[in-house]
Amino acid sequence: MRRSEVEQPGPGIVHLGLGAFFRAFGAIYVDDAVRISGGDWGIIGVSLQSPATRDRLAQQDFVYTVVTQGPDGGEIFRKTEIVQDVLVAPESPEAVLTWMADPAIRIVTLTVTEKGYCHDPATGNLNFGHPDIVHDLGNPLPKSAPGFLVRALQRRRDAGRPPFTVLTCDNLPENGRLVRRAVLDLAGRIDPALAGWIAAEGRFPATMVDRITPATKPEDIDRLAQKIGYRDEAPVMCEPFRQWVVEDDFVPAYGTHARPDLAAAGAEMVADVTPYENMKLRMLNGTHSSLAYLGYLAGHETIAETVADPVFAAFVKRLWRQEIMPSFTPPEGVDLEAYADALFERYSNPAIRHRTWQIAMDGSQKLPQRILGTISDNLDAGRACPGLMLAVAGWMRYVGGIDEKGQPIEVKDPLAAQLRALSDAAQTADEKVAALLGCRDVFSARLALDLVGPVTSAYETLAAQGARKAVGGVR
Ligand code: CS2
Repeated sequence: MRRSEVEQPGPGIVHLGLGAFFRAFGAIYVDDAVRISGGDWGIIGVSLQSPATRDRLAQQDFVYTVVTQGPDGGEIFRKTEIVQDVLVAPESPEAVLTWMADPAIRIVTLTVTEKGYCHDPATGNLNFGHPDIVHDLGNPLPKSAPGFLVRALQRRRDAGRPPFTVLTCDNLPENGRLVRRAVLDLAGRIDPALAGWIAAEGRFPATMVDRITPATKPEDIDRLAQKIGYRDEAPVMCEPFRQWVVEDDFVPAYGTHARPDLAAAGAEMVADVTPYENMKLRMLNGTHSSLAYLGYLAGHETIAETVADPVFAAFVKRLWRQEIMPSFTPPEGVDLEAYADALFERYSNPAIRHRTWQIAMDGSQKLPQRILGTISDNLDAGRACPGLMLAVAGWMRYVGGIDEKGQPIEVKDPLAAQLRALSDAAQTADEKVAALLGCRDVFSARLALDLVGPVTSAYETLAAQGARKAVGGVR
């Protein structure tokens, strides 16, 4: 694949963490906005870890195909050229900073996953003990996402340039405020005056992002090559649905050039994203994680397979209606029943092979905002939530590292070793649950106290009956 001869927009965005999700989501909105309303919004991608994406994309001029997979098996192929270059941060941190400080760049978008913010999930504060943050404090060429943001903003301030808008696209509550906090915490230690400048001039709009985008598998690449007649080494597969809700608060110094015309591309520009974010994290990501742990334990490979199992279909519908929907106030005008029905349809799309194992990743970073907040709110209101308690117990069984057939589970989580050790050192169900509830990175002391009874009995049921039966028994 080669770049076309068509005139390209100049670069305007640096994106940190160029995975499949952003390429199928933010990049497509930006591409649409440029097609409709113009503007120099080409994207310079940055991989913070591995060169794999750059290597695949570089051999095809950074052009790639987005494959939208409908439930009836229909596919739409869209070639996109909006990504213009990809840098690999560990290879060339200087080149990354140079781009981020370039006057053409007005927005830095991020999909660095929950753990990429190097914060303490329980408090939201930057974790100054994180090895990358320790490194970044003493080194002008950073490793972490907050480090790159701070050092690039420092260069811009020193050059007398306005800051860029920091636009986070990760599934975290109040994600704009969270990244702002991480940046200000770090900048404050490096140069308090810099922190003051960023606090005054910088903008960190919150966003709610939504498009199911499973990791591309080798067989997808082969199948696509046969179907479209050319080989794309880096396609992305996604569902038709997409929704982007963006707080309309970009660096004012750029006037009408502060952002692409995202509204023209279908994004909802709003004053307050929080109600949308809560809804999405609890309704979608909360059930995704619940289905991932319990579905995996029951032997289901994908979300579509899991919800095709009637026991799990009834379980997820019950979770929405009995436990999740009563726990929060939806955004104005949103019909939650219809939202839940649409989610079920999306999960059921058999073309989307979204592995339970993939969603189960990094649970220690995901549980608090996806499930634990919902549980706390229910308990405060005096409502029992046996389904979510079972989901927490499912996570505990999962991080214990052995499945129901006695086979090892490949647990991917920054705390995997610690969680496994806690689980292994305990013998009985109640000891294991107590040990894992003691992990303060995930559970507050207060919540741990409230969870100990219900999660222990859920864990015992899981251990005695297996996940499928336990799920079927939730009433
Ligand atoms: C999923 C999300 O992997 C996960 O943890 O829950 O990536 C989910 O597919 C997206 O948030 C959907 O918008």
